[in-house]
Amino acid sequence: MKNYMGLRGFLYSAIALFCLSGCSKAPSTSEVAAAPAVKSADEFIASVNKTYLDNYYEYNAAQWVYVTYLNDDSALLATKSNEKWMAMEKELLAEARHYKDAPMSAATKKAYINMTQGKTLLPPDTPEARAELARIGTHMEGVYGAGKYCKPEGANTSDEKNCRDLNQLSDVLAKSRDYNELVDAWTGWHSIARAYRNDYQRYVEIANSGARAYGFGDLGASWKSGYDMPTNEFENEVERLWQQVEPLYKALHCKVRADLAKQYGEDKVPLNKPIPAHLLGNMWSQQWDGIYDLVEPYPGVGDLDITAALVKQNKDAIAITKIAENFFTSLGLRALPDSFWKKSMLTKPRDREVVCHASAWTMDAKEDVRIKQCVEPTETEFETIHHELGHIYYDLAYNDKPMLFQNGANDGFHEAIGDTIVLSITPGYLNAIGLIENVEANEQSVINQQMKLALGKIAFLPFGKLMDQWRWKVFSGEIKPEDYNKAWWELRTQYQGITPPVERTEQDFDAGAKYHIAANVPYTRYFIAHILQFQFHKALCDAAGFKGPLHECSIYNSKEAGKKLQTMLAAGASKPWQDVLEEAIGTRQMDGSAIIDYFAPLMQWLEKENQGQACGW
Ligand code: X8Z
Ligand code: ZN
Repeated sequence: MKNYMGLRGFLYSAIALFCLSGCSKAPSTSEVAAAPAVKSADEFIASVNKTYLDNYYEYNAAQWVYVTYLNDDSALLATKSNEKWMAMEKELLAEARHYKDAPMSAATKKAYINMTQGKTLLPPDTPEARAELARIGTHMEGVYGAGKYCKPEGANTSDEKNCRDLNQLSDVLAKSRDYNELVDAWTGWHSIARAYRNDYQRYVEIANSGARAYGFGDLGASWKSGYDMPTNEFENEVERLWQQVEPLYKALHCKVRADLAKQYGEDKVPLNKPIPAHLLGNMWSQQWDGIYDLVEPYPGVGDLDITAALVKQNKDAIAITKIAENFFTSLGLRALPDSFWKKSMLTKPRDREVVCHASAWTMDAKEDVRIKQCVEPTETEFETIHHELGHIYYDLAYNDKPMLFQNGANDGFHEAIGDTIVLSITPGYLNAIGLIENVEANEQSVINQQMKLALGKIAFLPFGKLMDQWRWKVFSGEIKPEDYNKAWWELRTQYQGITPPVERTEQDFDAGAKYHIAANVPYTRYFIAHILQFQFHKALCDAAGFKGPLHECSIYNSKEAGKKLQTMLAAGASKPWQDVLEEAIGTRQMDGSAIIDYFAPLMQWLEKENQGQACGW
């Protein structure tokens, strides 16, 4: 800290001297950057790591209190802590300019890259702009978190009988088969985001100004810069991966559309048109397992009804989380610290508003790890708790590393770990832990189980890609504010083959009805994760010595698989992700062939089923 302040003093006097010699304006950043550095690059990076660590807990504490206790006071504290964090980052990033071309070791260089590239947000220059950005960010997340759809319109939100939150509305989307009831729940939730459409537009303007202050054309360019490759190559990679898996999606879409047409009629679901978005069992049509019952290939065969099993066995949030923890410990990974159980928020509190969207936190960059999730005894929540524990085990694996290495090899790795474990939740595993006994196993049960998984994993792919296709264009200005909603639906139709259930206008802000838009969380990470998790699964099954089709493999209890996983996690972001991937699974590329191989039985079945259908839209 002392050194760091010393450099700041030096920097200011250098600027003063510069101006004495006749300039009338402040020096440009490149002029400032020409000033000689007083610390070595190694010393600088060490000081950055320390500054981050010194400020980390206070920042997280304010954010945690806000999202687990939404009110005006916690919003103020969260906003202030965001401002403080951005001011700190501005100082660090200004100092970092001095080291841009400085000689440094490979490790220091990687830390420097992690510090300056791939940032979700960059601090705007002025305190006023930072305050506004922080205020809008806090506001949008809060409105989303506390969002309720009340009938009759304008009804008092404190009168619970008139109002439903996202969980309740999502429940309707998953369970109701009444067309109009579905329209109502869908449009109800989508009306929430209208209130912050203008805020979002302003947020984009200010966030872009921050990105530009650090040489990025816009914030999207900063997001794309975090993948150890030039940004255009990264865009091409995402495109390449999408093209690999697109035929799977199209085949699934075709079959699901035909089944929905049987359910709702061809007037509602025309066979050559996009599917109405509210019929797919999910608020954003991003995962379709909610409508498994409508598309189950062989009704009743080998059904893995995890929801029913959790309910039957009275598993509460803690018990469900323990099942997930047990998977990780079966691999030889450590138990969760006691404080996890004391400080996590695993159920939705009855007496206050919270942001229910699940997240994993490491408060102090050490042992204070927590999950915030409104766990219910359902299959979806069961999978999500594994997803979140994946984040936690990643964080714990690298918590002895300097702050700038405490991250995923890339952000898709972080999102893929828990999901990789979920791929090991096979009938054999469920039997081993006593959750579901004696599931029949035959060709038909395999197709059923693959269908259920595909409704989660394959259906997700286009959504995982398009979220940031939209944002990259919003940030770059290619999508203008007056076209936000139109462009959103063009992408939704192009990639997902879906259409809104009712006419939309530019009063609506349908992108904003998704958490990650309101909370400014990049999304391409999930697309990548859906590719990577199948590559990881394959490699871990190899390590476990499994021979046979991948969909039958569970790495449960395999210490060999656990060792491989732990090694990959412990590397954190200390090396380019390509190196980490190569060490872990022997290739430097993300590759869709693992997911394609995995779903080979289902794909074959779909091709037969779709014969004679005009697929596509
Ligand atoms: O946001 C999440 C996690 C937290 S990182 C619950 N996911 C995405 C989503 O819900 O939209 C996991 C899958 C995709
Ligand atoms: Zn996640």
